[in-house]
Amino acid sequence: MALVEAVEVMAGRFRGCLVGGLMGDCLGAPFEGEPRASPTMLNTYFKRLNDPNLKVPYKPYTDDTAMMRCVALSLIEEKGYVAQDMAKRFVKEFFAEPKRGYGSNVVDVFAVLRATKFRDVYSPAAMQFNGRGSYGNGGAMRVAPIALFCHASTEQELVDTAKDMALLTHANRLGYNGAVLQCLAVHEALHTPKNDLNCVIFIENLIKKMKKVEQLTKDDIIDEGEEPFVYVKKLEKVLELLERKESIDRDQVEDELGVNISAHESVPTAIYSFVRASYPIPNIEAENEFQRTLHYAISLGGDTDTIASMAGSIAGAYYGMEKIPENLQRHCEALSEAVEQADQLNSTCVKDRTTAS
Ligand code: AR6
Ligand code: MG
Repeated sequence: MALVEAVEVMAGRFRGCLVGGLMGDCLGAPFEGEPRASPTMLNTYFKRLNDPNLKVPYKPYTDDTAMMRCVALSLIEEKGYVAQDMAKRFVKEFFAEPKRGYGSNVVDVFAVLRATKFRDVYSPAAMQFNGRGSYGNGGAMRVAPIALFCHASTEQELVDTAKDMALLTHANRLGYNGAVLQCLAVHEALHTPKNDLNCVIFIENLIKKMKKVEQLTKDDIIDEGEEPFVYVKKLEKVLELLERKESIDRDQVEDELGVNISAHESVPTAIYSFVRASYPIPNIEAENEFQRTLHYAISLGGDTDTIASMAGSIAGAYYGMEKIPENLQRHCEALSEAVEQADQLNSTCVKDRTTAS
């Protein structure tokens, strides 16, 4: 592929990633914590939103996007990961708009960060849950901009940056490793050639990487007998579900992967939604694979906004902005800011590449 074409494709993937994350959040939020919506009901929902004549107020974003925007802006303005700047942005954002649906414990981290004047930005999160830290999916839901920013970095840099960023609020290894896995999934999608997605290879690559990530180190706190390779095991389940094809119903996905607010019960589910929706799903009327991904993720129920947002970031990074239906995009709050941040992240990376060569 010619260089100019390759640069354009990557720009479309950067946009697709941030816009995809925003759309999963905005379109999935009305269903969060509600009884699971049926595929038929969601067919009507998406058909209505796709009607170019429909004029309704935009769907607001939630804490997922509020925090993702902070991550993107901090990386853009600091030209790298600067823990204090990022922590300050999270806190400023939360106190400016506290009613975006934040997790009930993470708000205490923000209060302590502010009260202690950001002296040690990692310590308030480390004190959560009697020193065990949060395993909520809040680190994972906001990590996508790191995959973009580090898109040409080494795997180790990507993993370390995702982990450090998550540690600002999520000190439990399930919490930060969930963020690392989501970051690796977006990165893998970004680098998978168009029309060349092999679901099994995609998951096997993530398993290989997570085997290294979940290797215990002296800093890891786990109980005796506790499974150290939680994400590797979940990804192996994803492979099993893929093998069982059409016979999988939503209850089985919920039982085997989970659909709740914990990182380990939602990140693998988002990844599964992406790979599963790359080919048709019974009862889902969506020719467009990106739309199918959001539809399927939402249809699983539970933490719909976050699972759809994480699946949307991965799908957007793979399919690119060109594949995302415009009629759906326009229903989301702050769409233009997501596009702008994607472009700024891309130009920071392009500059980095130019400087490096
Ligand atoms: N022990 C017991 N419960 C826990 C633990 C733990 N170690 N860690 C987390 N929880 P939080 P988040 C439970 O507050 O991850 C929004 O809806 C506990 O019930 O750290 O940023 C978004 O859309 C705790 O309140 O926040 C996301 O879906 C909850 O997990 C989600 O919230 C969330 O952890 C992000 O939340
Ligand atoms: Mg959520």
